Amino acid sequence: LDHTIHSKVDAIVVGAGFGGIYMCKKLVDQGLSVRLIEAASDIGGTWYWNRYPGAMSDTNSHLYRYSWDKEDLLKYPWSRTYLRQPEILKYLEHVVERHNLRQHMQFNTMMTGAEWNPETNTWTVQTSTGPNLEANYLVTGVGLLSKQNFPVYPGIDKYKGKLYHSGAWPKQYDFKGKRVGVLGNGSTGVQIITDIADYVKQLVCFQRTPQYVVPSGDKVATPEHRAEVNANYDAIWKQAKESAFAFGFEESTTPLMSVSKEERERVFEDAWQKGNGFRFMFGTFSDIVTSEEANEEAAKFIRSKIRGKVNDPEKARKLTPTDFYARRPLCDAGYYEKFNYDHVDIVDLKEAPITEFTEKGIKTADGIEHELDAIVFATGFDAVDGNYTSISIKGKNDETLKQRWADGATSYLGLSVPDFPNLFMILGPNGPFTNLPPSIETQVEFIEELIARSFGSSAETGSNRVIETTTKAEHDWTEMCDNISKDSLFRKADSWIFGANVPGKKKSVLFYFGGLGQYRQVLDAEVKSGYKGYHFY
Ligand code: FAD
Ligand code: NA7
Repeated sequence: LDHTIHSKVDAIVVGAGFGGIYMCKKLVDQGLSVRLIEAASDIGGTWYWNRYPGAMSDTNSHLYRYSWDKEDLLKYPWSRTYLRQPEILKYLEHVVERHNLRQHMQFNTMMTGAEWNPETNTWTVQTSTGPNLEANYLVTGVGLLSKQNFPVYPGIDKYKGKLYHSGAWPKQYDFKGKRVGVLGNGSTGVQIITDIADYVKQLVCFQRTPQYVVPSGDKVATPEHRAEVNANYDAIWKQAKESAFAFGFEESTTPLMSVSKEERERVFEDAWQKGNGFRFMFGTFSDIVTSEEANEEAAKFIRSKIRGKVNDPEKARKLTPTDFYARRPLCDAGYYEKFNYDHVDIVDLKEAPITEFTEKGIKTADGIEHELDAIVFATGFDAVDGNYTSISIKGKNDETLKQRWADGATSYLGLSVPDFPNLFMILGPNGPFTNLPPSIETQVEFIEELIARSFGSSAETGSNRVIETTTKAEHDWTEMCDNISKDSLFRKADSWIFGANVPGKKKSVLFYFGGLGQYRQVLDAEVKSGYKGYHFY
């Protein structure tokens, strides 16, 4: 790292998504000088990058926003019960303008490396734009679904058509009348396929693992709905923040087998009609992701729905999952029905793997060359730690986070790593698995208090106090996250939630599955104990 410093601030915040924006505000309000750097050309984070057709949050609109600006919360509009990407982006732009935060932000600036300097107790941050920055505190809001997973295939360079990853979407591309291939059918692939199927000439969906998808229940947000939310907003947030997933429904405490077959059907059908993936998985019965028997009942219910929606038995067979219903729950706006179009086809990659990309498209092992004008990689992300391990972030012992996390990413509370003083991660490894804005807020507010404690004392004493978590705290937290997830079927399904989607990445626990309510209690106890998991020097 070039150690020439060009600019010194109290805190550097990296990333201008939900996390970075709020962190910036909190630290500015505290009186710190803050520089927020962002690789993209503007704010938005996830909602800047993911502009693909059909991009939508699957958290209900009234809970996919900040809870801390009461006045704004009651006024700022939303058009449907789920937000499309343009609406979320506009909302975040509005927040930044409303709180006058843009002046602290520097765009088109990537943090390319960072190093702790024990002599000055500061972080030196190297940027893509040249000059290094120096700060007492480094807060990373770099996102947990942000570093693209872009699998490489033989011949991929030969392909002459358009090639896009969903997470780096071009501002303009007209799919109308085009022959399109979509690789991947996670949340993103499902949204893209559902959207473009209506207007492309031909759509070939390359699927490695079929998914269980339930309806979203998206509808127009009526004035009556808005009035009801407004009248109850305090209670709604309280419930969400005390619940496990913060999706706005009560998680079920009823084991599936404790009720009759008829009752099970009724509960599933009711959740199906209401919509929302998390509600179906966690609002119906308490043991769908812990009991194989309960899981199979939920899976059977969804499978029968798929069979009822897809006319062609061969397509239905390919689209119907047989493994556990144990990945991030998905919801849709008519995904399966799109396969009733003659021009929409499904290729099962386990039956016919991709052998190579050609000039014209994709060749599969059954000898077919699929000719395509555009290929969309909806292949997901190197989730959670991807943005940390792809650059050099060096702590006290000349060790990078990448080296430290070779056996799996760990932290204390999803926030702090021993030997990386004054570094705070928003949504770092082993943070809560929830609707994310309320978890982000919880973490940002905790970080702010922690910094206030140290910064306040440095103003008095003239020295910088250093905050560092302990090895024991990190070890105990990691062990707890591991233990909580031991019985979860999520662990048996390969997905990004346990780091199983990126070749070469070690499978490990990446989330705290105790729920937001409990997580908030843990953070409260941490504050009340005088931060027993940290030491200050
Ligand atoms: P992000 O929004 O990911 O922002 C991180 C920012 O950091 C990015 O702009 C990136 O460019 C920048 N950055 C990263 N590394 C660097 C660097 N080295 N230097 C400079 N800048 C850097 N969550 C939900 O709760 N509900 C949903 O319904 C939901 N839907 C989603 C749908 C999609 C398609 C995706 C991808 C994610 C979804 N998520 C959802 C998760 C979503 O990421 C979070 O809800 C939230 O937006 C995360 O905000 P963040 O600020 O932590 O990170
Ligand atoms: P996901 O959920 O990781 O889905 C990625 C999809 O891409 C999934 O269907 C994968 O199949 C498929 N994939 C990944 N790599 C390959 C290769 N090499 N070949 C074929 N298919 C592949 O990412 P999303 O973007 O959909 O969603 C991520 C989260 O963002 C989501 O949960 C929301 O929170 C927002 P697999 O299932 O691994 O067999």
